[in-house]
Amino acid sequence: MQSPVCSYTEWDLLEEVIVGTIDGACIPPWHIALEPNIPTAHHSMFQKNAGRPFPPARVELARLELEEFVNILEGEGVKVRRPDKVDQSISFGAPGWTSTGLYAAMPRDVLLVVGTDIIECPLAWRSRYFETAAYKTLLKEYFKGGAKWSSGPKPELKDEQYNFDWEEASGGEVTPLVITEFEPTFDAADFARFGKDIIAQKSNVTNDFGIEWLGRHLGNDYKIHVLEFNDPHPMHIDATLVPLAPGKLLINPERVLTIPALFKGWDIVSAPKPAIPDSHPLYMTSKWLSMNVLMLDEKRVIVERQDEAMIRAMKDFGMTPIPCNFRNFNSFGGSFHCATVDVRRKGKLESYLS
Ligand code: DAV
Repeated sequence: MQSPVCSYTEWDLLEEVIVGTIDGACIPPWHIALEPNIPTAHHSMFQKNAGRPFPPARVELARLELEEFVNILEGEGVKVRRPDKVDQSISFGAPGWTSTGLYAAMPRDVLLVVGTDIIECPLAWRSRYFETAAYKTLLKEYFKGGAKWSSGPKPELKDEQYNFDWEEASGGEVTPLVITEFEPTFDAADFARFGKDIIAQKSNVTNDFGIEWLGRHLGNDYKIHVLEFNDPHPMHIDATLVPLAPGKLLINPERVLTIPALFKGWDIVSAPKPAIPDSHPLYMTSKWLSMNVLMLDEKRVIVERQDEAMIRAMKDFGMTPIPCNFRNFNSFGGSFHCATVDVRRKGKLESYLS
C-alpha cells in the first residue's frame, strides 16, 4: 500500500499539505511555560484575557490571509487539507492541572512527518495538550490509507516539568530553559528535515529526553543532530535555520554565528533584516518570522508580500518567490512554515549532509 503521508525534506515537490485555521483561536491561561516566549509587551494582555478569544478583528484579517494562502497553494497544484473545528474555550486537564486551548493554526508544531510516519508530538504547553484533536479526522484517513501513525509518550505536564524560577539572565549569564528533563516533550517545529539527517534544537518546549525518544523511535535510518544557536529564547528552529534546497540554507544572522561543519560546501544566505514595523503586534514571536518560508519545490518559495528585502534575497539566491499577504496571520505566532505541515512531498530518503 502506498502511503498518503510521505515526506523526507523541507524542499521536495509538495503534493499535499495541511494548512491550519485561525478560527476559534483563544488566549491560553497564563503559565510559566509561556513566559520566555511571549514578548514582555504582551504579558499583561495574556494575563488579563486568559481563556477569551483573541481580538476578533485581528482573527478575521488573519483568516482572510489564510484563504489567500490556500488559494495560492491550490493554484500551484498542491492539495490542501484543513483541520476540524474545535472549541478552544472548553476546559480540560490531567491530574493536578486544568487549562483551556489555544488554536489549530500551526500544524507544524504538533505533527511531525518523517517519511511515512506522522507523529503526534508530546507538547510542553498545557494549553496545547489536546491540540492534535483538530487533525484526528485526517490522521485516521491517512492511517487507513497506509500511513504509519504514531504518538510520543503522553506527558503528564506536572509542575516537575517546569522551572518555576525561570527568569531572563542578566550580566552575561546564560538564560536557562523553562522546561526540565522530568519527562520527554518536543514540538515538531524544533526539527528540520534533511533526508537521513534531522537538525534539532533544545528549546523552551523540546528537551533532551524528547529528542532522545524521537531518535530511538525513528531508528537507524535517521540521525538527529542537536545544534545550539545564539538565541536566549529558543522555541522552534524554523526562524533560525531554514533549508531551501539541497545545498542551500537560509540562516538567521543574529542566531547562527558560525556555520555548523555539517553544512560544509552549502551555499548560505543570511536573512535580511525583518520588514515588520514595531507597531505591528506579534503576540508570540520575534520578527524573524520573515524567515519562516515554505518551499513548494527546490525553487518555488512562498514569501510575505510586504517583505521586499526577502523577496529580493530569494531571487538573488536563484529561487522563484511567490508573494502572499500574511502579516496579520504572523501576529498569532507563525508564518508559512508554521501554518502548514507537509503531508506528502515527492522524493526518496537520501543523504544531503556531510
Ligand atoms: O521568534 O524565532 C518563530 C517560530 C514560531 N513557530 C521566533 C519563533
